[in-house]
Amino acid sequence: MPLFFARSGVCAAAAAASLLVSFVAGSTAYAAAAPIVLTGADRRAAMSLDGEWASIVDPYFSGLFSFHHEEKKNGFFMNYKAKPGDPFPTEYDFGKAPRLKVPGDWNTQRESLMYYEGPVWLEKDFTYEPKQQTHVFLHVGAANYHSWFWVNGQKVCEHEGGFTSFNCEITQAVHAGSNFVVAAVDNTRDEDNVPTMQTDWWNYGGLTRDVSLIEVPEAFIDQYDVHLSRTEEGVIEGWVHVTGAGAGTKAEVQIPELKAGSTAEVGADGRAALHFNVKGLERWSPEKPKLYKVVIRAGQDTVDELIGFRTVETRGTEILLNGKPIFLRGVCIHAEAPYRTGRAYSDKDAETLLGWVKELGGNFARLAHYPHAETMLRAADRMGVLVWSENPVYWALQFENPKVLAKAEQQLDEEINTSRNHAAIVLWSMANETPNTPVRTQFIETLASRARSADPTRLITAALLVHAKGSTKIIDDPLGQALDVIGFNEYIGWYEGHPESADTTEWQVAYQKPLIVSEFGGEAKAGLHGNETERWTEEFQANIYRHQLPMLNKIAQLRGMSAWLLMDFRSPNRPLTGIQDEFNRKGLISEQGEKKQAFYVLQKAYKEQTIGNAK
Ligand code: GCB
Repeated sequence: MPLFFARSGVCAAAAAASLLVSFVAGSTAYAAAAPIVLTGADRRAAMSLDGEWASIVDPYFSGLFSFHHEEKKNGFFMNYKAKPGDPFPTEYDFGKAPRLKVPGDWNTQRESLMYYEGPVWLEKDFTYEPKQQTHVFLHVGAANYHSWFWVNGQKVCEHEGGFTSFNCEITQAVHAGSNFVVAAVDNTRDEDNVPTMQTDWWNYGGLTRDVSLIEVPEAFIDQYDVHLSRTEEGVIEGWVHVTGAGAGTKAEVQIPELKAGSTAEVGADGRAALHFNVKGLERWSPEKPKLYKVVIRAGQDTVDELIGFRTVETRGTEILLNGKPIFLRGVCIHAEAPYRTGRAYSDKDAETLLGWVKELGGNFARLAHYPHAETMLRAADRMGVLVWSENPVYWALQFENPKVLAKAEQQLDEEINTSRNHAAIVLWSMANETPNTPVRTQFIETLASRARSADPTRLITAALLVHAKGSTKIIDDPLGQALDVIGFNEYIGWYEGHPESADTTEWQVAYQKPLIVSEFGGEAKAGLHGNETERWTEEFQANIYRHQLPMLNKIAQLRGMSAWLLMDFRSPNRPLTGIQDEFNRKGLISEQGEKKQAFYVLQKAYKEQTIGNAK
């Protein structure tokens, strides 16, 4: 089922809202709208549905499918309560079912679910008072991977993609008093999913980010983009998109602290374009992450945003932040929760992870390998950490399959449309380590031009593979042509050669563009010591870093680096007993917060700025 059709990625919500998809479920056929994207959903008053949800593990999906695999009319989504004298058995009861916490992956909440891949039903009761002239949406921060939602037995939406937020209109399904919502979430890996069968991270399932109800007036602001112009000094520009408003409706953006703002009329496409002068603006930067309160209004609807204003662009092989060359001193981060493990979602998770980036002397984080939670992006805005945000086009997808392209496009649209006002995000990454084939190149070029037209204010990148001729490493993947900044991954000293091999490695780059080494490193178990030739020890890992840094420093057009990676993370690919125990140990810090020696090697280079050609 196509979820989003808008080509430009700008008005996805409008297109999606008008798209009605018919389902047969419950006792009558009805229509459920595809979910929409709301920019700044977390800035709206919301009724939280976080907390305990009843759960039923359903590996054969028998709550949805009959014995002949037909979609049931009276599946678990009806939340039926058995009555005495019923002429049929009811073989489920959410009232008696064990609970799972939302937000939260199910894997780390129940031992029997650690390796589970399949559907799980989740149910929660809530009370609600419908209001006149109000739309109410079920906001889902993330559901990995495929999810279906019903309110009071009525199907309200279906969504694919485990790392982006979406909103299901439930206005027609809720009533006064007691209501229930049922979700079926299925984390089965599939050939034609994005990502697909092989990844190097745990396939955490569930409602992994916050869930809430959001009310908006009849005509409401679904998306907006407010940013500093790259071309006109002292000008803020952007647009506000309003759904349900007639052409001519006024949309307004105000920045009270700057006593600046503008009002514009919404056109037939639902958009009002903005362009106004500001005086005395303090630009956002990692050193001074100044955020302004920005009030966005249209008709009865208001969103209070917090936005930082900065520009990012390239000039030759430089990356310019606010017009000045910058070197990105960074590290990669998975959305793995520090200390408790499992999927990260909270402010505290984000502050711990980004606090470590700051402690490292960093100004940059590559948020691998999928869009991270809004909490993380807000923290990056607040704390002053530049961000690389990534679409989960990871390793070898079915690039020849148009269905897969549609899924990648949908996730990219959702990522951009939810996150486009974060000053922290400077790079949209299209992909990671994809095989160099013409069909792959075409696939990712399509994504790159889609991202560029949806958001011309940021830089497009991807993490490429490199190849070698003798001791020369070559970066010439044809995909580089479609990118503003070339990312490349290399593991000299870990997957190939010895740490010292870096000393004699030369680099040949086919593009006169800024380069970021988007991964390098090796594994060590925190607390395991030995000499620097002993793999898995902290000394070995530190030695890799000691040889990597001078090699990287010799690459004239290197403009940034993100070591792989900040913190150890769970991966089923890493079974080595006593060392890995199903954690990828390339972290500079263990999942329990223990810093390894390599942390201090990189910290020294970052703090003393002995790495990087642009200061
Ligand atoms: C890579 C991947 C990353 C892996 C890492 C590793 O190249 O991009 O997802 O986790 O290597 O540790 O092997």
